[in-house]
Amino acid sequence: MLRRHFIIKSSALALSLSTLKLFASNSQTSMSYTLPPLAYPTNALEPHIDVATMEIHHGKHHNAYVTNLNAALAKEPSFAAGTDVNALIADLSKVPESIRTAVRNNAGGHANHTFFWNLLSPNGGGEPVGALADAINKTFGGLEGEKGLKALFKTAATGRFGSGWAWLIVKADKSIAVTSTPNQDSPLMKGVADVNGHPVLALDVWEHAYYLKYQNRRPDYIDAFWKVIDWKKANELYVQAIS
Ligand code: MN3
Repeated sequence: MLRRHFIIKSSALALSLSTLKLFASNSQTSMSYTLPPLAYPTNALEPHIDVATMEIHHGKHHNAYVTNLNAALAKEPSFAAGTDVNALIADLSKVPESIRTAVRNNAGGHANHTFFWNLLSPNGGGEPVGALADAINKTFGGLEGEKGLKALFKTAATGRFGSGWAWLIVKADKSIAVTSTPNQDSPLMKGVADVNGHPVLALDVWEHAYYLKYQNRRPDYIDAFWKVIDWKKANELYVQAIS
């Protein structure tokens, strides 16, 4: 009898432990997203991207995407958003319809800006490196020239009417391509972006990204972008995407 009593007691204990674990995993999935700090000071990209733009762009705009994303997710507490924002935006069909547009815009904004800050460096610029350099040469004949990467990228970035992003991506067949998306859409978004792929380069062409310094001169801002690209980082992303 004693033994049986013990078994019942321990299974009750096991049950309460698994309830606790379930509770713990629930609170994990509803964990809030946070604004990641920049890897460099806000004045580090001067004169190409000015300190005032960086402070407002990262501290206010990016922060607002994070805040609005968390507010949207809080409306659907049973939805497990996970902690990887790239995984979240890759399949928006899993997101409850009531918050899908808010998640598309704000998780997109969070993912795109996080990617963008990490791609830029005060020691950036120069020429592409590694396997990415080879792919750019093979696909576009290099950075320069009429059909070079810079020209195609400029067409994508200036041709995007209103707000959006220009991208260099690795497609499913491992080839690279230049594309653009409206608003905060990402090439990672299946069934949303015109062309899906893994980002290697990204340029924010919302006016908030350049207006303080460049006003209406989006092409000048695009030229400045090439001076702050961390090509080593871009090559790492490329190698990861083709592996
Ligand atoms: Mn922006």
